[in-house]
Amino acid sequence: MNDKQRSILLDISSRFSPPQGVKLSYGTSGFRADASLLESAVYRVGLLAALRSLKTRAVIGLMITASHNEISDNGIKVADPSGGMLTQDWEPFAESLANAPDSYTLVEILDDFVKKEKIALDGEWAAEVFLGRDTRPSGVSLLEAAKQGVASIVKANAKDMGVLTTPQLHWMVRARNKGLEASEHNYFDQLSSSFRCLLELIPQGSRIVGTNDKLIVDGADGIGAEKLESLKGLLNGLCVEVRNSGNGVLNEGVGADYVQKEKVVPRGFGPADVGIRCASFDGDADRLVYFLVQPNSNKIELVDGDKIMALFALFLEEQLSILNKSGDVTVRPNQTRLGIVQTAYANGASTSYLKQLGLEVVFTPTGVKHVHEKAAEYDIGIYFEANGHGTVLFSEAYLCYLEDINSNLSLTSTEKQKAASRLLAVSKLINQAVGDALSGLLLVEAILQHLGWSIQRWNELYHDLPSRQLKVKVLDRAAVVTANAETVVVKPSGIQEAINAEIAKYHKGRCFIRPSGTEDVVRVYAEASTQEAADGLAYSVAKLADQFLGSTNS
Ligand code: NG1
Ligand code: ZN
Repeated sequence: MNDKQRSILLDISSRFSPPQGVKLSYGTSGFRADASLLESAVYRVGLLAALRSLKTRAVIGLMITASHNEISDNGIKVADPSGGMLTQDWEPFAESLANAPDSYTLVEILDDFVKKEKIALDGEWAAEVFLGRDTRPSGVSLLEAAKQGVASIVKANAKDMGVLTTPQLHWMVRARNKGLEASEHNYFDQLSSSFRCLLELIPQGSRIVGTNDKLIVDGADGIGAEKLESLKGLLNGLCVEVRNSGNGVLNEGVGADYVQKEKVVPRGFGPADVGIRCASFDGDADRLVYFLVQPNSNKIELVDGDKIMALFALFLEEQLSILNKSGDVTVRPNQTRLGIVQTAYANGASTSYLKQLGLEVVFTPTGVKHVHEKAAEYDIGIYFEANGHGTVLFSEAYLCYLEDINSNLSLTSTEKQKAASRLLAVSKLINQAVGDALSGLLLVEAILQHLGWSIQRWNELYHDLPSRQLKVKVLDRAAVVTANAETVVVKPSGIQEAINAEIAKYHKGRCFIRPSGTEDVVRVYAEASTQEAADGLAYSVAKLADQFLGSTNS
């Protein structure tokens, strides 16, 4: 590092002192904390993003959001060149930067890292970092800190992409690195045109009519509501009413996380909505769940990420079976590899349903980076977390194969070409970088219209097993070490045997514990044949966690 670079870093970084006594960790969703604690971490992630851009010679993204957390929190995460999450190899560097006590230590850490990674700070290539933020008021000053971070590296430029959903920013980074136009206009254009294409390919006679045509979306009083309003104007064939579009408090009694965890109606919904198809986004619109308001109660029937996945899998399987029908001589590969990726939080009934369809279901640890990486191993990989975060990934080779079929004039069956066109349209509609509530919603809507299904019909695909999730505050959540996609605890020793003994007491019992990556808690998940049994199992295992790990209350 030359003297000019060093003095710029020392000068600007001294304006962003870290808060005393706070240790930040780069979890499953980057750094997340009360917004008042984050300015220096955001500045430092700006530095990291510039270095990552120099190292990869590609555009990097920085998103300022705390997703479904309360409005006083904020956070920052890095989008890698593919539009996916920051490579895990760089996470320890992010943590040591964020936790460096002063400017001198910070510059030393940077200098060592730059040498180790052989990053050319004064080469030909100039770094480019795309910045986005959600609607949180604290995002304004944090965005400024991120800009200052990028500007502290001499050969780096920041580009403010505006107030965006998280998936929009990831989409833009991916598009830009593929040499494509990456504006919001391009994003909306791609979504609306591929949605239109799917509707045009609907077999005649499938369309649903009547009250079910209307969809009501709870925008969590966040950015997704605003973007859906804009997108709506470009869509024909979809009747959407957007509620909770920013007049109330972000994520307070609204949004996908609230709806999925509490299983009650969000603010702004009530008896008049019984029977109507409803959906919820989270605060940064990377999660999507559907629901139905129950008559005479504030309870809902939840149609969660697992069921969205089942709907997608069913539709994709239908298209693949058309493509794989024998008869035509095509450039068909032996067999399309369709993979379904779930985490241990997937409801057991969804896993049984998907397996019974003959699909390959695999499990990974919790967190977007794990499920995404696994899904990318297939020709078509679908991942969804029960909380509504998920997408469908298509490999480049498979997209080429679909393009070939599409343009093969010798095919006797146009059905095959239609199936290939539908799959190509899905690959353009559904976000290839991360889970995206806007594109997920359009795909759900297109598939329901294609099948001629109501939400009630969709919800009947299978019935969820009763489940219960609990959080336990323990002295040190890192003391819990798991294996087998987090379904078995290997440390502390003895606890898994005790959990097994509890599970054995329940019919269809399943239970696991794991340390959260976003909160200072150990999570307990239990399933059983009745709600009382699921509750009983969860509470007894929570007690075991307390005994083995020591409660913070004792
Ligand atoms: P943690 O706090 O590690 O359980 C939560 C979600 C994950 C994922 C991350 C954000 C649950 C049980 N956990 O993680 O699925 O969405 O937040 O990346 O919903
Ligand atoms: Zn989110």
